[in-house]
Amino acid sequence: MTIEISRRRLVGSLGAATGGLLLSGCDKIVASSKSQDFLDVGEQVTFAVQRAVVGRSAMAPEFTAAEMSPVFRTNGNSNPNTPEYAAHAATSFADWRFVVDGLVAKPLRLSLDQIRKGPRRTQITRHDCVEGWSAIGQWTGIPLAALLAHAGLNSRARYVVFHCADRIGGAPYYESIDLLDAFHPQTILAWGMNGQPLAIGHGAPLRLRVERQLGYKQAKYVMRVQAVETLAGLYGGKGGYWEDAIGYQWYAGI
Ligand SMILES: Nc1nc2c(c(=O)[nH]1)N[C@H]1C(S)=C(S)[C@@H](COP(=O)(O)O)O[C@H]1N2
Ligand SMILES: [Mo]
Repeated sequence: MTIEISRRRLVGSLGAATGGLLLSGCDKIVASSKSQDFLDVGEQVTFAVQRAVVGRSAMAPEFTAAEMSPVFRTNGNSNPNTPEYAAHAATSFADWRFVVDGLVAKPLRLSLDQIRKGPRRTQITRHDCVEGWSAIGQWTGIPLAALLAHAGLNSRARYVVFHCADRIGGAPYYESIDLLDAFHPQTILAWGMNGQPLAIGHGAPLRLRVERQLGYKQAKYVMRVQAVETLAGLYGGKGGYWEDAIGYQWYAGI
């Protein structure tokens, strides 16, 4: 079943998304801190919260407009170069539909217009590429948490996979993150950059910004978001194009 989404419903689902994060985070903390016998339960939670939740969920630094890089280079693929993508780009993605599926109660098919009219977050952050360059840019997009809450994430879901329109050497580009990053407030699917519609070179119509991680996790040309229980069996099984291809770390924290 697919449903169309309204702004009101998306806005309403933001609160639910935050509640879900707190609950699932707490479940994990208690479960994962059992081995720390030297701490009582309260201390275990405090310790684990500081290490696992505060550490991982801390905000990435944000910058002022004056600090934005005059040039933000493109890297990796700067155009998927497929007939389907070219046709959508030629019509400003008017007939393109973004898919949210996998372990969700209600799979979604959304137009770019619906996504742009949903909740939005704008952030100025630094992008760090593993190849040794950085740039500060402004991103505007829909919080991934809002989309996942609206689709009704199944409790079996552990990861979110981003399927892209482009390939490298024949293999599809894809990436994945866990639920802590998926519900992080700075994790957005961006449709705007530096006050303009997202350019093709930077991943139009929609690209991931997961600001606590390196450049290769920032999937461009995201066509589909899939909630899964395990990354095994997906493409090369390591959770991302570069992870499969040359062993880059799946968790590329910065
Ligand atoms: N779909 C897709 N996403 C991608 C890539 C790519 O080739 N294809 N390259 C990655 C790398 S290594 C970096 S540094 C950034 C570059 O983003 P930019 O082109 O907006 O600078 O996109 C990342 N996301
Ligand atoms: Mo990169």
